[in-house]
Amino acid sequence: MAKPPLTLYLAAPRGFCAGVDRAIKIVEMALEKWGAPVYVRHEIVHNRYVVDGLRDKGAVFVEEIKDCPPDRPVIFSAHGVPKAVPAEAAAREMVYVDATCPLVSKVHIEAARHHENGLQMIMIGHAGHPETIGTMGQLPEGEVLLVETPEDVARVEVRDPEKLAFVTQTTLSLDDTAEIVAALKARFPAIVGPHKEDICYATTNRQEAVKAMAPDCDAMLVVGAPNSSNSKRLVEVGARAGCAYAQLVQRAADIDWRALDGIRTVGITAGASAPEILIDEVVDAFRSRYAVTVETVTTAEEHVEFKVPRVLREPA
Ligand code: 0O3
Ligand code: SF4
Repeated sequence: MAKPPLTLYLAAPRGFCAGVDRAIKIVEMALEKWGAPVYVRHEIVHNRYVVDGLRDKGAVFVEEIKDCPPDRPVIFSAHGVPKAVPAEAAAREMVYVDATCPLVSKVHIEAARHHENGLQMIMIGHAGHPETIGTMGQLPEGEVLLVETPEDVARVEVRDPEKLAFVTQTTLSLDDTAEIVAALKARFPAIVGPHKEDICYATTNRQEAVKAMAPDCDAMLVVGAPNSSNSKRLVEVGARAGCAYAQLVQRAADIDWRALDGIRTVGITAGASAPEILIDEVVDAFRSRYAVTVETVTTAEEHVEFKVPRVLREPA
């Protein structure tokens, strides 16, 4: 029987961002420099395929510094860590490399600067997410107030409404965050913050690509992990932009083919932590069932690259 026709729209940009690329390189270079095992605090990026691949090469993933032996190097994940983490590693005289994305570190510096200027900090982010924990952990316990919704803004109790600043997580929904920032500015007109928010270029570009593509897609698949904040936001953006079926898949095996019955157009994108090999796998799975035409939907060009830390660039 002839395969039914299907158009696959591939979002561009999609997948790896500069911060993820750098963080993975840091683990690979650390393994080359120091040999296995190298410890990594938290999943280096939120992707099982990436983590499993690095584990095969000798990386050991732990959640806390106390779970590392003091005589092996430890790497901090791309999401950033509270100040107490490098302090603990230093106290144990461990070699450590910080793979925090420079765009997350920039937010850490902003928060510290506002605090030094006597402003109370509000963070817009998701409770319990490692990036939120890391950014809030730049300041002493209790110094950063977390808001997740406009309702939280209405409830939050501040020390002095004239002395406030805000920062955000880098992977939030642009539209949801704009609403929360508007609510903060309406309630606290003197609040200081970034021009719009701290959402990074990669998050912005991936959400914009999905918005452009979604109205033309009967279905949309986002390759990414359930614990990947930026990937989950892409599913929401796709659904809100008019795609009737938007779904997160870790790999081709997760595709619910029955749910896709009768569709003619599928949009595919990937979160910032999802490697291109998994997108290829998804496209190949469609090719095995449909007569596929692939069209790339390009809404931005990306040329961002981040250097790895000097300790790894120097010859071993
Ligand atoms: O922060 P998120 O859950 O989206 O993390 P991922 O999936 O590992 O993607 C990389 C983003 C990041 C390290 C923080 O901005
Ligand atoms: Fe950095 Fe943005 Fe990638 Fe996060 S999503 S690692 S902030 S470039």
